[in-house]
Amino acid sequence: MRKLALGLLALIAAPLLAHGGTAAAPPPDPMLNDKVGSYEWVRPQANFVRREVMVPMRDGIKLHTFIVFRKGTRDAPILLSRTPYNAAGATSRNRSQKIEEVLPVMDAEFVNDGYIRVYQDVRGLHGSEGDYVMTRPLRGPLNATRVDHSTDAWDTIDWLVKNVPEANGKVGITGSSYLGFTSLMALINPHPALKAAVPQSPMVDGWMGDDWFHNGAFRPFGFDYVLAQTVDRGSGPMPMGQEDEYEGYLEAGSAAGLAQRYGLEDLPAVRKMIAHPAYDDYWQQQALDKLLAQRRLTVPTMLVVGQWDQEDSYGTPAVYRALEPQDKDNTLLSLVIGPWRHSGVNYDGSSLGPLKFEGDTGLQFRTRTMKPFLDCHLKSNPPPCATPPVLTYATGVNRWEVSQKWPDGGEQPLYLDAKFGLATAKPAAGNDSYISDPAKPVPLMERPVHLDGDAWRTWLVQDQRFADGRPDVLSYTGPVLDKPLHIKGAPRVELHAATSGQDSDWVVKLIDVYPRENSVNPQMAGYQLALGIEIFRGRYVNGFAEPAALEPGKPYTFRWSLPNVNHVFLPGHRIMVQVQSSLFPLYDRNPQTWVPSIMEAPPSAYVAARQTIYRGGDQASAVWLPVAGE
Ligand code: PG9
Repeated sequence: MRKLALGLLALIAAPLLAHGGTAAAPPPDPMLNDKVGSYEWVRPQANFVRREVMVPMRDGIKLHTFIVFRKGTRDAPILLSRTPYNAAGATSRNRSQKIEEVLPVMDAEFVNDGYIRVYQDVRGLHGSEGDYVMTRPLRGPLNATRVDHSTDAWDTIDWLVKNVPEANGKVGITGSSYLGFTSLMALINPHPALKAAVPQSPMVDGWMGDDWFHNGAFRPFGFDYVLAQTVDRGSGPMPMGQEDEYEGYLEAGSAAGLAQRYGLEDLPAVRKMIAHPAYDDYWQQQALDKLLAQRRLTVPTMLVVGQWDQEDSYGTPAVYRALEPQDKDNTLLSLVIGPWRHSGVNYDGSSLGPLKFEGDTGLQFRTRTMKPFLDCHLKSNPPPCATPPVLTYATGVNRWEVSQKWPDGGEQPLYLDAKFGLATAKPAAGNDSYISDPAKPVPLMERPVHLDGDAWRTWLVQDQRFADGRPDVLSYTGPVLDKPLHIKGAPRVELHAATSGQDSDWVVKLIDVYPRENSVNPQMAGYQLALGIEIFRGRYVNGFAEPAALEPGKPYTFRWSLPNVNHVFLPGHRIMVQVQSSLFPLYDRNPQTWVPSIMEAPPSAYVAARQTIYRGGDQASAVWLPVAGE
């Protein structure tokens, strides 16, 4: 049997079709329009109910929402996700009779234990009405309307608790990335029925270190995302036309050049990015960590991120830092860092690229930590709460660890030393140099470069030997370790450097070098595993809102952090630090001459520069490691 969703004319005939016709029904008009609006498989033996509703918001706009639960569910908590990625698709993964096959993998344990799962299209996308503004700013200086994601979440929760008879009146919110962002937005003036939140890899500050920029360096392939998300017809990836995206981006020049080359310059979201290259009010007023810090946290919140999150590594720890001072007795806020790629928490977490972990770490987190957390805050007869304040997975030794605070280590320096060594004691003064040529930027991964699929998902754990030995990459390597070195936190870079140009990017990688001999796992013999790769755009050395030209030849101190990690460097391994001045085409190239906006740099601005890295003495470049137990 089929179920047809029809246009107006056909709707009149729907009851007849739905019942397969009756003896009394007249035969259809031979000229009845045979075209129907949509078709949905009817699943007569389905073990679930899937309701499709339009939920009214305070401004009259209705949001397209799916409510899915096992048949027989009652007195049940609701787990809500608000998504730009199509709620209909999220709730019909397979044409199956089983709820766990219809919903995303991460939902199985919840719905099989009586949760009601709700997915909603954010306003303006897919089936929802209204206009779409990407990561719509909160009401305030940038948004003069009556609505934002905090009000839409509030209105949705209000409607759900009043209109879903199977529900127990308690709602949790979760989701990764954009859905993590909408989860955090729900915490601003939260509805009283919102009792718990699990934002995963939320987009928090698009300039400082999440999707669009990192420390001021722009990620041009964000335009691809804009194209896919904001264009109704004719969208698709940017037609780079090359096997190796490195070439396509290089030929396009600046970010504005790229937009022009592919006819994207009129897309509003592209225009907004090009208009705001520095950390001005536009970005600062959207920074969710700062917005949340201005309010009191009242909803129990578990923040989650992957150690190798290639898209939103900044947001989770930033929100944790911003809110943790409010949670003196560790009752409201917790932090989880797992051995995952971006959003990997919701999939099979047994491996990442060549790395293998102890079992499915995604499933372990969801069943042993996330679900008990939600159960204790959302169930009608809740079990006691036993949420760890901080839970992280120690890579290298493959085990989960509970901490009372984060970072869970004291800082120890690892200095760049002579002869490309690393030292724990401050070395004598010296320097090394290399030529950074924007015509031949250092690729982020081994070429050919692909910024999608598995290559994108795992590039952070790709063997860094492809870069080691390049003349424009300096690799400093420490001695073979004779005992384990355990770090728990965000390694901090302090780089003393000068450029012969007027501006420069600096990229530092912290790397675990595996022993050359590895007969058990030959794939890992000599492997260079990056634990953190992060960029800093030199023009922001005096402040992110105040770009300024660098004085050629003058040494500056550049400070920034690598992503948060829990990792054990094992005996027999060595630590390596790589320094370079580009990471292409993930980040747009720094022209290395002064231009007001790098996004609009003309081709003539790009020149090679000599980069000098200082070490020892008063200019002791170092990576400060958060050593556990310190
Ligand atoms: N990282 C993606 C994103 C979030 C927010 C804005 C733009 C992109 C995501 O995975 O949803």
